[in-house]
Amino acid sequence: MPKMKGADLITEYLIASKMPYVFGICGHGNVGMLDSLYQARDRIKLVSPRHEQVAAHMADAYFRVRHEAVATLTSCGPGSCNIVMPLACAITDSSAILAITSNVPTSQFNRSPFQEVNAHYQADFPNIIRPVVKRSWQPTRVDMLPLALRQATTTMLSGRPGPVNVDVPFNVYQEEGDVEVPKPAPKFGTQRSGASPEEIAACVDLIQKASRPVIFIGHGVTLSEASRELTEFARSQQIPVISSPNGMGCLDMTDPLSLGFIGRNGAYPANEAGRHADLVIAIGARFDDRSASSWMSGYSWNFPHTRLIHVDVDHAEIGRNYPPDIGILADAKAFLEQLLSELERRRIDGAPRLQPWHAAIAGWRAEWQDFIRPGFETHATPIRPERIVADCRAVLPDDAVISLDSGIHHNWFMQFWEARRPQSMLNTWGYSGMGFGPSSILGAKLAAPERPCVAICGDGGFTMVPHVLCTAVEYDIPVVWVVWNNFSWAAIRDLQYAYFDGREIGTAFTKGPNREPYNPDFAAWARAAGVDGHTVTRSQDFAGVLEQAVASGRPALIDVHVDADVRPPGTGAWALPPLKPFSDTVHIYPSPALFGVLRTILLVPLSQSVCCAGATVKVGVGSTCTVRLIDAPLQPPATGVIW
Ligand SMILES: Cc1ncc(C[n+]2csc(CCOP(=O)(O)OP(=O)(O)O)c2C)c(N)n1
Ligand SMILES: [Mg+2]
Repeated sequence: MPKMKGADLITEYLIASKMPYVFGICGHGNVGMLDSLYQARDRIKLVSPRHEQVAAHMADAYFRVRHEAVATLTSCGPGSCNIVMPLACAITDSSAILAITSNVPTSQFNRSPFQEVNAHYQADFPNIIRPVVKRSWQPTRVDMLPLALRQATTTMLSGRPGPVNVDVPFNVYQEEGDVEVPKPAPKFGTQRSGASPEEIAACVDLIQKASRPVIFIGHGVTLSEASRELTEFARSQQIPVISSPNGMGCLDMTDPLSLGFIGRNGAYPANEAGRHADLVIAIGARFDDRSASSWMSGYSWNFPHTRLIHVDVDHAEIGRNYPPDIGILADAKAFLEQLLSELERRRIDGAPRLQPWHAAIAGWRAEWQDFIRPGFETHATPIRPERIVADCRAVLPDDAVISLDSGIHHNWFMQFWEARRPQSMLNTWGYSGMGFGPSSILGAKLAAPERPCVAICGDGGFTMVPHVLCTAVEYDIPVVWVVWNNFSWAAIRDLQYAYFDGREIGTAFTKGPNREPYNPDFAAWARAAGVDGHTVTRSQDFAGVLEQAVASGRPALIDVHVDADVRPPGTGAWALPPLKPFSDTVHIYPSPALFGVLRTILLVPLSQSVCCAGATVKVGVGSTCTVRLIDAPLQPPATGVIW
């Protein structure tokens, strides 16, 4: 066997695994690895953003868009600590990253050399990173690398995908060993587990009996690339589909069967269908608090009154929150293929039986459309949030990739974005790490150079990673950032308003004794970095500027001044126990029946508007409101007072 340096073995393995990029940042701990990447620079490209967080978000997005993993490379100590948060984002959203971290030389273990963490164990970075990866390896000799690399990549890509870590001591990059490049891991998605024939038969029995079924899909359907099978199942049986953000686009969301997102910021027809359903077929979805109205029965779902079929590749998700009537440990595509052939064999056609169900859904949909339409049609300065969603939808082609950050802007997109294709909407759903949106879009563009890539991010979130501008210029990555500028950490400011009697601290961006709104001039900041910069304050201008930015083929930033006082309507609930909204005593006139509705509103403190016939409803002591009964849309609006 030829002798090989550890770093060269890693490089050759990445190349053999068809990884075109390494996203990483230098440090003394990884100079050996960098030199190997230099030697191989025409076969694998090192992209070095200005912060390790960005490197990991880029790798995360690369996987989400292509379903092919790449590696990150960080140095020992602080450089590797900087990827903990983005790895948490990746593991909670089932995204694969091979995180190669570096450590101190093995001969110095436990001597407290520069950047060793060893209070409990030598070279203890694996203990820092362990909770946010599927597994961590620390090969301490070159001859341990082949097994570690093969096991790490196989673990990363099998079952439910996720990030893994290989922590490499300094000397292991430099030393030589008698080693061979191991076989790459099986390609993602080539090994699939299915259901048993009995399980499929039991599912079809339930589907056949259901009169109000819905399908609930999550990232599992996207990851298993089961869009075609899902669409065929939904259409052939005429079963409506509710989607979590990372499942969006698996069924074209302009399809009449698509109900959108569910939960506090879901679409009204989705929540109504979810809680009135008699059967829910959940596929690769996990009923987290935000898509289940914090598990309060009757808001988004109605288990155990509703029957539940729950299909997932991860046993830990099946029954985590709702014990299913049928729990199936299977890949989404394999399950759907099996289900389709059994439905075909039994010649089952749901369409005629489900007509009353579709009529009810059409009613909820019409009511929702009437309620939301004015916001979409209004031109204003500052701009109404709906306009931005609507203009992005109008301007961007169906294959565009959008990435969202954490914040109120994301709530608007969850509620109103219509993804047309899978792998086109990137959300930091499980961990909601700020910086994901503006950073991940760079990785998305490298994964899909031919598709327009647009990040929609808050002014706060963008300010966390403004150096993404430099990376776009250095590596010529023509993405567009839409900075949703509301001069605040608005998502959190609204929580303060709702729960703490309108008091605000630490959530508005201000300057001076009079607390005037403050933000940097984002467009000038972009131009200073060599990126095209635009400022938009009138809704009439946004679509044109976006169109031009996308067409320019250059990186661009659009600073959009958005109305911070228009909140996304709450159609479900989200609870933060033990907090209660400051006004929890409700007296309603004239109809006590309204109590149920106002309870819904009060449990949705972020929302200060509801499905109402009049103007915005302020939830606060002594405010009056005109409320339309959510549960009984045919009743006339009534007026209520909150005490
Ligand atoms: C790294 C990180 N820090 C803090 C938070 C908590 N957090 C969630 S949303 C939010 C405010 C977001 O503000 P901005 O980016 O301006 O978006 P907006 O809500 O105004 O649309 C904060 C601080 C987080 N999710 N991630
Ligand atoms: Mg903001």
